[in-house]
Amino acid sequence: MASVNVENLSALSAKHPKPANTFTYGTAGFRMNADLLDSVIFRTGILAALRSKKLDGKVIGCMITASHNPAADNGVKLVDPMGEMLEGSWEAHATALSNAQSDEQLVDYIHSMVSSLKIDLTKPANVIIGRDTRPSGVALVNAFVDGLKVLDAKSTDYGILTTPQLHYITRCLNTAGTPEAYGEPSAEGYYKKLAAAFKTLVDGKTKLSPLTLDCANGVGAPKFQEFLPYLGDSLSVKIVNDDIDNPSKLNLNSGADYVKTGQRAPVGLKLTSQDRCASFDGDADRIVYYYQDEDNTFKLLDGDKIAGLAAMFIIDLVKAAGIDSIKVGVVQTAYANGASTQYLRNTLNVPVSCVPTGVKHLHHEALKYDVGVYFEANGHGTVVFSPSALKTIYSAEGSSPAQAVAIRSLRALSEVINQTVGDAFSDLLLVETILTQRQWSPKVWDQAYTDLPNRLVKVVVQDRSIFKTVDAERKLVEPAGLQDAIDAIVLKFRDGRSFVRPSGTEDVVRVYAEAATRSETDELAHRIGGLVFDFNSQGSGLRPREFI
Ligand code: NG1
Ligand code: ZN
Repeated sequence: MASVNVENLSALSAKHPKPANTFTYGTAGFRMNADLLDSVIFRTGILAALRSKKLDGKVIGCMITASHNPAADNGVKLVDPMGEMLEGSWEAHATALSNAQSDEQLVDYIHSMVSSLKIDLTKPANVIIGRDTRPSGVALVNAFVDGLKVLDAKSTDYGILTTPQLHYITRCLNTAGTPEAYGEPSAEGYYKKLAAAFKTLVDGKTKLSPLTLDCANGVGAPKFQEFLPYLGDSLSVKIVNDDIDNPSKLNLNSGADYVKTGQRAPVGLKLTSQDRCASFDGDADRIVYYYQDEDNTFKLLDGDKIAGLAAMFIIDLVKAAGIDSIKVGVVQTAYANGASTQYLRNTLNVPVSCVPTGVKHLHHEALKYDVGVYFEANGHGTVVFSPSALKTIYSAEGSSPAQAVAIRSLRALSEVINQTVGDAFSDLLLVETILTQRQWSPKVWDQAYTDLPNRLVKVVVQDRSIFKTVDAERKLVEPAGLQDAIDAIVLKFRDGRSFVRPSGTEDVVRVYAEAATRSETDELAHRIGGLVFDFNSQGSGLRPREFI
């Protein structure tokens, strides 16, 4: 079982001293101001090497990104061999390693993992690395590689990638040469696979008007540009907000989060009636669509609308293919608009599950269905096909030309959709496929149901860890009494719904509210936000800092 070379560890660790802060591996890995991350990322490198050794040298992915968060932030998350998020039980190890107070504690913790998890340190370790366009990424990759050196892990740096590309490549490398081979392990392989499937799906259909695509001045811009030649004339896209040379512009007044949270168009995009527009976030794993109505109202087509569209389309396709033994299900979080859940349950008649925030929870739940559609309202999601559904789809022959066409579409759909993680490129192609096949404008898509007005606000508190939730985060159990106070207010609002949970990626508490009208929603959000704000100041004896 060998042990860690302590001298080597100390020499490397001396380059990455730990600041006084306490760190937590949260919803999306570690994420914070980039200046604080050096030691955290070094130690995450050690963890990645341990994870790979534990899994017999399988390739582990590392993505350095802070997604939709400000340009000054950065972060790191690890990807397991099939392209999924790091196994939940290892998050606590990541947290523990990042908080070790000395090299001695670090070595002790590594040895405790080695013995409790039966890790053979003599096994090889392989790790691949990708990063977004943040300038801080370069130094952080170096810190991570130093962490890998502690345990002699082999690393390959793929440079700038979207987060989903890194997930894709990780899966390709681990499945190469097996019956589950996922594709060529490169950005080019990814483009070829998606473009070929998309071309099959829109073959013979009238092309839609060009899509305007806001890339949040992030990695999506150069990468989608790189992708366009593979798509040829199957799709017209006009890219805006592609300035990655001015790092401070990343996610600034643009991108999926800005559009979804503010329910407005990004800066740098001129919206005119009936134009079809979409926004990526800073690492291109989220996408939202939008358009402007005839009366100049901004209309958002968010992750819930995408889930509804995808579920509707897949249900129809499965029927048309004559294989309706395949059951479709949808997974949402508490942030899903109430009207979307009603539409899925009552109009599409699909089962809907609600899970806590964070794609790992959604992904896990979606795997329980033959075809699991999962989306967070913010536009992060995908569709997963179970191995048995894929087998059925690939073995079906169809007894009529119409069935054969539907089967061909289902196969291509499973190829165009990124099965590893929510992927803005692949989701864009999914939506464009459906709109093209149906010849729908965004307005027709939008008619499926009308969103209840909703509002998301943040309350900055001294200590968000005092907020504890249950029931897929829809109810607070701590601080005691707060949920009763929330319930009493919600009761007074028509179609009122509101819940409060601590963010896993920002130092805030989030308040979600929806109600029958815009003004009632705003008042509900404001009253619950105010309640949390006041409760925090009285209940914990701490002064709240801000209510935004
Ligand atoms: P937190 O900060 O835990 O609310 C946010 C998003 C999540 C997820 C993660 C990871 C909302 C309300 N929350 O999590 O859905 O996408 O970031 O990026 O949008
Ligand atoms: Zn993201």
